[in-house]
Amino acid sequence: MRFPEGFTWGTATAAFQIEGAVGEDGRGPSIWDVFTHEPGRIVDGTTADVACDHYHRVPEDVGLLADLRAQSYRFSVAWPRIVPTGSGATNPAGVAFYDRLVDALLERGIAPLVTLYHWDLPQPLQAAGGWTNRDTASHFAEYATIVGAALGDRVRTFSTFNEPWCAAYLGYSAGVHAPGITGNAAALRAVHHLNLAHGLGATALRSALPPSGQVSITLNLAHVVPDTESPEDVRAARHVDDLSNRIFLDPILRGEYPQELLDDLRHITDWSFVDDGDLATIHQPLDVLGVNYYTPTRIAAATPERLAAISRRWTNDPSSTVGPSAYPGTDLALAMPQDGPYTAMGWRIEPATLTELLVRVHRDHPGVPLMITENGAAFADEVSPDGVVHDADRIAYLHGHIGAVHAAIEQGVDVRGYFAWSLMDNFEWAWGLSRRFGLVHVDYDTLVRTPKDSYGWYRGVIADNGLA
Ligand code: IFM
Repeated sequence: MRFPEGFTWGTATAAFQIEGAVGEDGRGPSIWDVFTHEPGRIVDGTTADVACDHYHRVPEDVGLLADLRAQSYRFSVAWPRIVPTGSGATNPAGVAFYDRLVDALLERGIAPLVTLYHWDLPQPLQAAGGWTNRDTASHFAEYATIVGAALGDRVRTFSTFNEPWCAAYLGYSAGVHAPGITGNAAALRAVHHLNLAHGLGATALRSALPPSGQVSITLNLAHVVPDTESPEDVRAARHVDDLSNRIFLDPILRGEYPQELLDDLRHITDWSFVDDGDLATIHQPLDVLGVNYYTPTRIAAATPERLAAISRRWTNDPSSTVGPSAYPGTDLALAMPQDGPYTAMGWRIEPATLTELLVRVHRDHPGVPLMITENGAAFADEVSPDGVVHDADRIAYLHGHIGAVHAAIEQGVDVRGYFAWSLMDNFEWAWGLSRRFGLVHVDYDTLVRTPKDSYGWYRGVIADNGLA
């Protein structure tokens, strides 16, 4: 199963999940620093104050990428390191850290792919309303200009956002991510301001980058299936598809919101935060669309009986497989339990759904090149007495999903690359340090890195440009 020549193989991480050093060299606090220190927010009570201590271990971690023969490395820049208060003065020490990282990658022949926002909003901006405040979008564009100007001479591809779905819905509706707000209206407002920030940020990047610079965004697109073929469930699935996928894809790639979504949710919001001209601002040319994919989504209509049966809020807890849960951002749909096999996140493993998703995105938006910017799985890894992590389940997961990408390419979808999530175990947001997604095991007591079996296996995939 060979991939097209020039196909890019890489791994991905995010600043807050690996860097640690949260108080060093002038970095300001982010919403995740605050959230992780609030009692009860993080499942295992851990924080990311140290995480993988990547901030102090760049040479070692770039060495791991080089030994993997990774062709590209997708990482995010921490806004609070660059502009500690969110707007205003630039912190030269923060810029210098990413300068060093980019140079270290380039020295080893690894192309950096830089994400500007992977959820770590500077806390002072949250104090002013965070993503519910339109001004945050303008501040993001200022930050994009700074990073584009600083790194654009060496970094070809920039992505404005990682998974705005999570930032908006998990942060402002479900409340299980920072800033921990619960309210569907706030989440929809946040979605629009994230979209607006993407448009303003993409425009700022275009001005700051040389003509060869590429602009992207990464979305965690959902493959939504109705729980039954009843008209109610089919309609609810369509609604969640609008709320998860088209609320981002349509304004970014077509310059409009789906009318049916605007109509469906008028009882929650009047959409008055969408100003004249916003959609034109959001609709900027994209060089590549990043797609993150892990698991399918099963949706049922939120009938009064089913709603009454729900006693807990939406959560990504594996125990959610025992019953339906409210779907973040709407009161019209429920996320339904799915059969296994599951990863340690309780997420159903069904690689063929990735092929279906990619074919659908390509059909709806022909001409937009796609890149798998994240795919991977958490399992309960253990270091064996022989000092190795035998993670056959992760290899099987990656094998299945890489095969699914290949199947999409065979059906004519223009997929340019694949980034495994993640290079190393890291701070898994509300799950803290309790879920391991890495190709490399991290001992959080000693910070020793141990490549897992999947690391060696993935090195073979990269060397062969495909699956044996
Ligand atoms: O760890 C996260 C990452 O930050 C964003 N995408 C999903 C991953 C696994 O949950």
